[in-house]
Amino acid sequence: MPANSQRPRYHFLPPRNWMNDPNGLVQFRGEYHLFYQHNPDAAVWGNMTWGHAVSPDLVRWRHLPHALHPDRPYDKDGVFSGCMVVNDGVPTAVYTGTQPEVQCIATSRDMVAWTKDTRNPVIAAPPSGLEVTGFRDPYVWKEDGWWWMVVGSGMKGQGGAILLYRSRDLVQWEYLHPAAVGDPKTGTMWECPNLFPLGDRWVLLVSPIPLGRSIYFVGRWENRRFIYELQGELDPGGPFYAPQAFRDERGRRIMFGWLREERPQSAQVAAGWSGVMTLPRVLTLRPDPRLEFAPAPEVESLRGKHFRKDDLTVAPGARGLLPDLRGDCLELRVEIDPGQAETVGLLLRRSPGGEEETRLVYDRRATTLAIDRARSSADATVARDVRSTPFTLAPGEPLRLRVFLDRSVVEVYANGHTCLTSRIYPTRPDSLGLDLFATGGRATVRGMRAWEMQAAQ
Ligand code: DQQ
Repeated sequence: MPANSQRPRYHFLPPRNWMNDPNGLVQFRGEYHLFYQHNPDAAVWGNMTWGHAVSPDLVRWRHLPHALHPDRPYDKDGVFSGCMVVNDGVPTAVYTGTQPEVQCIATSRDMVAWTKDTRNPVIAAPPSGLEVTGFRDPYVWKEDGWWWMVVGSGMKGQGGAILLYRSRDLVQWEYLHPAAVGDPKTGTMWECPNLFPLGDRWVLLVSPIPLGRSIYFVGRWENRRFIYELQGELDPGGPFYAPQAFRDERGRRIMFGWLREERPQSAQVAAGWSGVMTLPRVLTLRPDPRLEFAPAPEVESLRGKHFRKDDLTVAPGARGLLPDLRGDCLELRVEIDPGQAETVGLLLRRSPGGEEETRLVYDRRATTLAIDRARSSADATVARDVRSTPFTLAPGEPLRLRVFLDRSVVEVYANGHTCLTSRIYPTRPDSLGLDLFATGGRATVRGMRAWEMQAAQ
C-alpha cells in the first residue's frame, strides 16, 4: 500500500516533514492563522521553526512562508511554542527561544514578514530564587489594561506550575507569583499552558511531563491565582498533545491539538511527514462544569456524498449491516440505544474478511469507551493496543457518536464531553468497510448519517 495512503486529507498538516504543537492561533482581519512547530528539513523533531498557514474557515488552509526561524543567539536551538496577540493592531508572537529557555517577541504588519524585537529576550531567565523544572510556552492575554502571561514550568519536588507575569507593553515584564502549582500526580513540568475564561469559570489546559497527555482544570481566577475545582482529560486517545485554544472574532474558544504518529520513526521518515492537527474543536462549559467539545461547524462544509440509515437493530453476532458504506475519509454520526447489549459499537476500516478492523466500543459493564486497535493493521510495528477512557451513560441516555475518519486519523466525539482520538495504519487497500456490532444483547441504532469528506488541502 503506498505510504501516502496514510496521509490525512482534511486534517491540517504541513506539505512535508515534521510538525508538532499548534502555535500562535489567532483570527486577524477575519482570517484564521495557524502557526506550528515545524522541522523544515526532516520528518523528525529538530530545527524548531514556526510554520504558518491561513484559512478563511478553519478547515481550508493555504500554506504561507515560515514565520520564525532559529537564527538568533537567543533562539538558535529552537523557536519553541508560544502564542499570538494583537497589540494596537500589530500582531505580536510571544514565544520561547532556546537554549537556555527565554521568552521573546516578534511582530509583523502583514502576517508574512516577521521582525524579532531588538530587546529580545524580553524575559531572560526564570524568576530568581525558584528551582524550576522548565520555563517555556508563554500564553498571553489582555485584562484590566495589562498584558498577562503564564509560562509553563514546575517546582522541583512539588509538581507542574504556571508562572504569572504582567506587562504594559509586552517588553518589560514583572514577575508576580506561581498562578497554579500541581502535585506529583499531574507531572513535574507543565508544557503549553493555556488559561482563559469560559462561561462563568476559568479553564487551565496543561501538557504535563512525563504524562505525555494533556489535561484540563476548571476553576476560578481570584486574586490572580487559579483556584482549582475539577480536573478532566482533554483527549485520552493517546496521540493528542500540546493543544492551544484561542478566542475567535465571534467569541468562540477554539482548540487545536497535535496528533503524534504511532508508527516507527523509520516509517515517518520514509513517508516524509509526521504529525497532524485535530479538527478545530469548540470548547464550552457544561453546568457540571466539565468541558464540552464539538467540532467547529465549518467542518461540515467538507461533507460530500451522504448516506443514511434509521432504526436498525443490531443483534449479537450480526455482520454486514452497512454494506453500502465504505471509505477512509468519512464523517459518521450515530445514535445508539444500547438496549440489553453488554458492548456495542462500530467497526471501522474493516477488510472484507475482517483481517483488519478497528473497533470503537462502548462497554456498559466496564463503563468505558475504547478504540481497540488489536487488529487495526497487519503491520506489527505500529501501535496496536487498546485506548480506553471511563465513560458512563445516564439511564435512558443514548450513545451519541461523531466519528471522523481521515486515513490514519480516527477522531471521536462522544456525548459532547469525551474526545477519543487515535492513529491507525491499515495495510490493505480494501480495509475500507464499516459495520455495527453488539454483544450480550440487542442494541438499536436510532439514526445513522455518514458523509464522504472532501480533501481540504
Ligand atoms: N514542544 C515545544 C516546546 C513544548 C513542547 C518544542 C511540547 O515549546 O514545551 O517543540 O510538545
